[in-house]
Amino acid sequence: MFDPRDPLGLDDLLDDEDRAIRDAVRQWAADRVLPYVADWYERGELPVVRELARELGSLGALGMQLEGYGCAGASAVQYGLACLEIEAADSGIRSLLSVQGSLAMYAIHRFGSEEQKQQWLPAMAAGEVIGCFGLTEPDHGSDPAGMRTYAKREAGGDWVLTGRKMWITNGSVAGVAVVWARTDDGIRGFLVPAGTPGFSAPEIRHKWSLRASVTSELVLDQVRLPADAVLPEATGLRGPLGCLNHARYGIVWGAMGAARSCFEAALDYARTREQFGRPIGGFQLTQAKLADMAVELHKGILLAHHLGRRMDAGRLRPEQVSFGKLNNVREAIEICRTARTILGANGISLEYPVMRHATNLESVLTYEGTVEMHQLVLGKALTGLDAFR
Ligand code: TGC
Ligand code: FAD
Repeated sequence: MFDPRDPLGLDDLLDDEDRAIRDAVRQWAADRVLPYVADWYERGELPVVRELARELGSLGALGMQLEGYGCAGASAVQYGLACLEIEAADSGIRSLLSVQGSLAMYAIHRFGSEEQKQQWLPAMAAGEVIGCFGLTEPDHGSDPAGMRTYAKREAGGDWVLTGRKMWITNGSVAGVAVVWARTDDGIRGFLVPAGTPGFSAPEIRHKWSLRASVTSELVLDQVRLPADAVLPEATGLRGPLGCLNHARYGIVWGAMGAARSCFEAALDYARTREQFGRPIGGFQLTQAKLADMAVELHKGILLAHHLGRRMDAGRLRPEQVSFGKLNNVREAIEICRTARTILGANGISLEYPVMRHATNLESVLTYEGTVEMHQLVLGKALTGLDAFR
């Protein structure tokens, strides 16, 4: 039987454990996100962020790929499936998951001391402590090498951090911020607990994208931290960029979730909405749109699987992550925009998920490296020539 929702039979690529994880996350999103998310989006807030974090912790979805410290030790494909199912509900909730697991927890797991891991990871895996990841600054987004936030080493060993980070997901609700700062020995990562004197995280308002997500500024005004607040194993930009590979990989999958939701909304609508006495799905122009959307959606999922298998085999290169993020987010946003046209005026209503996903994907297109950054990463890999500067 041809399945319009799985035309390539990609379900065959999964084993029973993969399917069980996918179905559990899909059910959680159906129960705990979908009935409420349009309201959160309209209000521009995520009032239950702490409850959602704890529930995602109970599902084993936080730091899902990490081993030990209360983490699930799942495969890359399983983590990807979770990202897809959650982003099919809303990119903002997937952002909560990505930043917690692939950025904040991954940074501590990969670069932290044993004491730092014991202190933070079990509570973060359970969703009791939320983390954020501060790399971007007001004047340094695509070019984090130019960051101004500075950590000065005092004679007694303490660090004093001064600077600002901008557009930081989870910032105002985080119990711990991973903050990247310039030092006399290069870029280092610091763990800044909420409530540290001189540290604040005001929320950024008036966003027209990712409205069901907490986004914040981090203000560091002479923040004094003990010597052991630094992540000992990360020096240089390769520290934060290494974390980004993991979060970008999750987005390769996640974006296909938003696209799937829009495709399915458009397919259902096209079968039932009648104009000129016929369902609009019966017009060739609508069918061409649906066929092209299905092709890009399932090619994107296939690409995500391929990259996931490479990651599980320890063979995924950063350039391949860029390939996936560039393609899948760009195609997802096209699918959502096309779905919007099929729904006509209803396409702009929050009664349907389409416009919400399309506007969310405007952020996803920009964060974790813009389209242009990933084109330049691939351009450099293809030509051997660096065109960033
Ligand atoms: P470049 O000279 O190329 O590299 C500096 C050092 O880093 C190493 N490196 C990497 N290591 C691991 N993974 C990668 N992907 C890496 N890319 C580079 C490189 O080998 C080198 O190491 P070493 O030992 O030789 O020093 O650096 P560059 O200054 O030319 O910049 C390269 C560029 C532009 C690709 C990079 O800066 C970049 O990716 N810019 C985009 C910034 C970005 O993506 N920011 C994201 C912020 S976090 C976020 O958006 C979270 S949103 C999450 C959510 O809500 O879901
Ligand atoms: P800029 O770097 O100023 O870029 C502006 C434009 O110029 C882009 O089109 C870019 O591609 C282009 N451009 C720049 N340089 C070049 C070049 N060399 N060649 C060609 N074109 C170029 N950051 C974090 O650290 N942590 C977070 O948790 C986080 N969450 C976010 C959540 C949201 C909702 C958003 C919107 C952003 C978030 N970000 C976060 C920030 C995000 O990573 C940055 O916005 C992104 O890296 C781009 O930086 P910028 O906005 O400063 O744009």
